[in-house]
Amino acid sequence: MSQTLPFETLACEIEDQIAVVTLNRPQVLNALNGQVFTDLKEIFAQLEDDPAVRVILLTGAGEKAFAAGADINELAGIGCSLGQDLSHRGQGVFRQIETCGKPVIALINGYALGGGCELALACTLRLASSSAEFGQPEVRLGLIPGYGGTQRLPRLIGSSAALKLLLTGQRIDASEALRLRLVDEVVEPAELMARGKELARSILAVAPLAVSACIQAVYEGADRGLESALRLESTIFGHLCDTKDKIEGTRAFLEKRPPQWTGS
Ligand code: DAK
Repeated sequence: MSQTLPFETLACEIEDQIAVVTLNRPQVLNALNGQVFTDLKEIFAQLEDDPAVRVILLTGAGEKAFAAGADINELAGIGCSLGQDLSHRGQGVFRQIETCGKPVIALINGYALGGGCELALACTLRLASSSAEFGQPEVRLGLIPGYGGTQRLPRLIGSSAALKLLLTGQRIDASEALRLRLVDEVVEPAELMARGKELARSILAVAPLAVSACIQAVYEGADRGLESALRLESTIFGHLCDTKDKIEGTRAFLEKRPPQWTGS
């Protein structure tokens, strides 16, 4: 059964444990205005709490854009204090997406520029259509990325490749984004949603608590030294050993049958 949640700037449909969130301002190439941040905050709070949702796909409406950046109409006239507040608020929403405990797969169907690229970077995985274009053009507006781009981009692709994008503001196509490992896969535009759902289903087939534990271990571990990160892995590993799903997973393997996960 599918469920549709109404928002001013987003569409959200939930079916078979997969939520599809669509940025829905195609007339401005899904530019991110204040209302988009408000709606993203609300929808991700709902999806995080919804046990019927286990994987989230995030995409843009229309054929041209995932998101063409922050809404430039809202940028004019912003001073230091408001700029810092807005940056902090936007970072908070993207961090909420990153740490919602469920895999969030960005389906990048066109332009992912500025804040749009930063939004994709905050997702767990990134699939791109062959027509997608990426860039951090903030320097061309006299700015730097303010929603985590200066931090997540170098962590993902290395500081040198990141700085090349940040300092020039140049756009790159999907094949270059794949070469840089900015995206995980590139598919034809018509196949993007189907491939996203296929990937989501392959995650739905494995143990739910193990999925969220992998995300936690990778993200929390990345901010620690190796010794501390390895202790974190052992701690999480130990907690999973006490779960019903670990008992079921190992038993099902030995009994040569598919496991029945309960997420407990
Ligand atoms: N904001 C507002 N409207 C936008 C937009 C944007 N970012 N991008 C496109 N649009 C609008 C266009 O104005 C146009 O509107 P109409 O003229 O039809 O009314 C409509 O979308 C269609 O766009 P185009 O006609 O330009 O379409 P084209 O195919 O010719 O060109 C394009 C597509 C993506 C190359 C072009 O639209 C473009 O260059 N767009 C702007 C890309 C960009 O520079 N984005 C901003 C990146 S910087 C902050 C934190 C973070 C940030 C800012 C502040 N604070 C904490 C305060 C981040 C900044 C960024 O994201």
